[in-house]
Formats: sequence, structure tokens, C-alpha cells
Amino acid sequence: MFVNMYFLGDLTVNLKKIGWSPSGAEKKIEVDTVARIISVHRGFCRGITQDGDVNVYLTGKFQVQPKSSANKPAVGDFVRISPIFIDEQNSHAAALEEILTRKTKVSRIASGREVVEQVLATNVEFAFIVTSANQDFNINRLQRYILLAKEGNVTPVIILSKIDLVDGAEPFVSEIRDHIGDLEVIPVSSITDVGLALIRKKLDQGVTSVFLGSSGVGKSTIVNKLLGEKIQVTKDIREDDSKGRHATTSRELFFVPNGGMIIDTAGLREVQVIASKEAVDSTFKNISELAQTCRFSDCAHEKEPHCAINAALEDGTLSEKEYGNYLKLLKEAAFAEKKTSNAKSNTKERWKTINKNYKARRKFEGK
Ligand SMILES: Nc1nc2c(ncn2[C@@H]2O[C@H](COP(=O)(O)OP(=O)(O)O)[C@@H](O)[C@H]2O)c(=O)[nH]1
Ligand SMILES: [Mg+2]
Ligand SMILES: [Zn+2]
Repeated sequence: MFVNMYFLGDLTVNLKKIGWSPSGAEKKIEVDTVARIISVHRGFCRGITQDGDVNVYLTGKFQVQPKSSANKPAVGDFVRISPIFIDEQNSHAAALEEILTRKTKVSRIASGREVVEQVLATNVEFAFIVTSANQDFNINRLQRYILLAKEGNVTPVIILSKIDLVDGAEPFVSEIRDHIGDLEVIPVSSITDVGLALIRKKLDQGVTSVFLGSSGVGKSTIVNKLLGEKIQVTKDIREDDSKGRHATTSRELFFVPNGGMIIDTAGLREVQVIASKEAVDSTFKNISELAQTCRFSDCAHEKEPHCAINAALEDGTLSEKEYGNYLKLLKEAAFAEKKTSNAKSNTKERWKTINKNYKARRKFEGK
């Protein structure tokens, strides 16, 4: 059964509660045809309307298999649905008519050889990027998640989890500040409840946030805490598959009592980004600050005289590892941008330069 649903019993869901605030042409859409997608399953989705939950079926036109999931409904989507009918499971049901324009989205490049966009969540205000204050802590992985958020116009907030396991959150917070820059960081422990109130404060009614981060960092535990005792999500987001076994569903939207909505996601093994150079630069504080002091404003940090990046690499103030991560991310981002519909006209030139820089650096590193 669908764990998300039972609390809706006596709760009249109105559209504002699910985050629907139409503007422009959207105002003409009949409100009783609007639903929000809360989970995606094979062949159908679960949705919520102002009257309650509904199975949303994907008919023929949505079954053509586009490579990218960008044209398929994703958790968080507002959609237009057909009139309600009763399906074979005796549930309220409707057919999907249209996915309404996404205000924001978080997507990555799906793992695999081809460059395929995978939409993780849409129409969210905040991305809570969870990293635990232990071995999992990894600046480069954080930078990748931040990029996913920024590229989709979502505000990233770092949740430093499990701080009960360390003496203080300070060293982690300052490492984030030093390498990434000024971002909101909320130290949290689900054991002592430190920080949970700060997260809750961001979840006003109508506001949606998505939890991102590796598996095991404590996302679902925080989600459970925010939902309160009455609504317990299983630790692994699960659903019963057709054979009655447990199969994991990787993303699901929940309602916070007296608050907004949160989308829990399963950990991603790979976080391949789609991002612009500007976005990549903005997540590498050291490098973007140094680059501003290069003699030439278009310095490619190769053989130009008075290159601050090269000087910093030489005197060790910038580590080869960090610069390597930066170039790798730039290359990856530009490649993805070129291959997906996000491509902008100047990408080709940018890609050329980046590829050249990357090769030069690899040569430099003797790889
Ligand atoms: N010490 C400590 N352990 C935690 C905390 N939050 C979660 N855990 C544990 O970390 C493990 C993974 O938690 P889970 O919420 O399933 O992680 P998820 O994969 O990110 O959803 C579980 O064993 C939790 O009990 C915390 O704040 N402190
Ligand atoms: Mg989880
Ligand atoms: Zn330079």
C-alpha cells in the first residue's frame, strides 16, 4: 500500500497546500484538473488533487519511450488530468493530460554511457543536501549536488548530519566555507534533534524541498522526524511490487504536518551534472577568486604570464586535486550541456576550450 496516503483521511487538501500558485495562462486551468505527482511507478503515478489522492495513468502519448526522462512526469510535477474515474483497484484514477511547466527542477545525467537527463524532483524551492559529519564528508560530492540545485534554480542548503558523532560541527562548516563559499549550512542530529527546527522553519505551507545525498547519510531519518510520529516512512523508500515483494521506489513526496512538502530520494551512486561554467565556477571559491587576479581576464590558465592559478598550483596554495576536480566537473558539465536540450549556442566554443584545458592538465599531471 501507499505509505504516503493514510494521513490524508480528514485533511482537505487544497491547491495552495500542494504548492499550486498559478500565474499567467495557468490561471485559466480548471482547478479540478490539476494534480501534483507524489511518486512515479511503472506505467502510472500517484498524484494528489484538491480532493485527495488519485492514480494517474500514462496513456499512449506518454508511452513513447523518449530517451530522456525529461518528458515523463517526475515527483513534484503539477499536471493536468482527465476527469476522475474508478480504476480496477477501486481507486480514484485519471489519465495524464499534460505536464505543466516546471518552475524549477533538479536533474542529473543518469548513469550509463549515453548522456541522458534524469529528472529527480521538480517545483522545489530548497534542495537540502545531506552529508554526514564523518567519512562520507566529501567536498567534491557536495559541489556536484550544489550544481544540480543551482542549475535548476533551486536554493541549495547543506545539512551536516549526524553531528552527535563528532565533537563539533565547526571544522566541517569551515571546510565548506573555505572551498565552496557562503552557503547556508545547518548542522543536524536526528538523535539529539539539533537543527531540526531550523529545517522546519523553511517548510512553510506551499513550500517544497527535496532531500539529496548519498545513501546512509540520514535523509529518511530526518524526513521521518519532520513528518512526526503519526506518519512513518520506511527507512528505505519502498513500495510493494506486483508480486507482493518489496521493491524500492527512489523518490516520494510527503506532507509536513502544518507545513510544506518534502521529497525524500534514494542515494545516487553517481552524481553527473548538467551545468554552466558560471555555475561550476561559483562552487569553487578558491579557484574563482584566484582566476579574478590573473593578468588576463580571459586567462585559460595555461601558458599565460601572471596566471594566478598556475602560481597557486606551484606554491601549493591550490591543490592539484582540487584543480583537477574543477576541470573534471567543467568538462563533464560542458559535455552534458552540449548533449542535452539545455545546450546553449556558445557551448561549442566553450567545450573546445575546456577540452583543451583538460588535456593540458592531464598532460601536466602525467596521466
Ligand atoms: N548517529 C546518528 N545516526 C543516524 C542519524 N541519522 C540517521 N542515522 C543512522 O544512519 C543510518 C542511515 O539512515 P537513513 O535515514 O536510512 O539514511 P538515508 O539513506 O540517507 O535515507 C541509519 O542506521 C540511521 O539510524 C544521526 O543523526 N546520528
Ligand atoms: Mg533513505
Ligand atoms: Zn590564469
